[in-house]
Amino acid sequence: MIDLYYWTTPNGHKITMFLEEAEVPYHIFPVNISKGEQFTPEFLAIAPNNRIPAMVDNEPADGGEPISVFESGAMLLYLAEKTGKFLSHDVRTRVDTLQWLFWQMGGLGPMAGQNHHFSGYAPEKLPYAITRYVNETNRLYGVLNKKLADRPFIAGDYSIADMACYPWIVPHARQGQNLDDFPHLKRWFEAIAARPATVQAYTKAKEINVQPTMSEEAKKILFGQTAASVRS
Ligand SMILES: N[C@@H](CCC(=O)N[C@@H](CS)C(=O)NCC(=O)O)C(=O)O
Repeated sequence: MIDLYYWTTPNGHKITMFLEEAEVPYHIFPVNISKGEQFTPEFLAIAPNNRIPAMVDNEPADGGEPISVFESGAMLLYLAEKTGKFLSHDVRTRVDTLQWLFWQMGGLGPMAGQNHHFSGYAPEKLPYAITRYVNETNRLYGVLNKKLADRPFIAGDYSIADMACYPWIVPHARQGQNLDDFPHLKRWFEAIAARPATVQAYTKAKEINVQPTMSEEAKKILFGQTAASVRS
């Protein structure tokens, strides 16, 4: 049984997508980041970066004490290794999967996140910042579109690289992107959206967060953080 500390955001969806696909039993502990629940001592003990997702594996492979993991890329890799699913053992496919997993973690996620921030949440609409992140998101969509030109999924078969990227393409309209400009990406996106595990993961999210809009109070919590926020 996996204890999943989760909220209904792109990085959270990555893990429910995996757990649903692999049919791993899990229990969700909602961490409402709009209310500041990411700062409780219990959560910080397993997620020192005060970000969701994080998880505790109560039945680790070595039979020892529970293992906690934070950072969605590390979590996907851990789960793939634990279950033997969605990460090939073939050396070439494996490194291809991992390089695209890390591409998402270091590129698509952070750039699209800044895009959401400056295009949507920032109190001042700064043209330089908006253009910078909308263009960078556009470039990254182009890179992924090209990768998908000759294959159904990023590394051939459906893998943790796809699960990492998909939730960051879901808000494409909010990111100022048109999927019609990226036909291979669009085909891939629609194929993943139709998978029963994806549908199940996103249905769970709607049941957990029935008020997904960003309040002014939430903005203060999310966008006013300094080192003092995590000082114990
Ligand atoms: N690199 C981290 C990023 C996690 C992250 O940014 N999580 C956001 C939600 S998508 C969060 O928890 N934000 C809470 C906060 O900003 O305090 C990962 O992939 O796990």
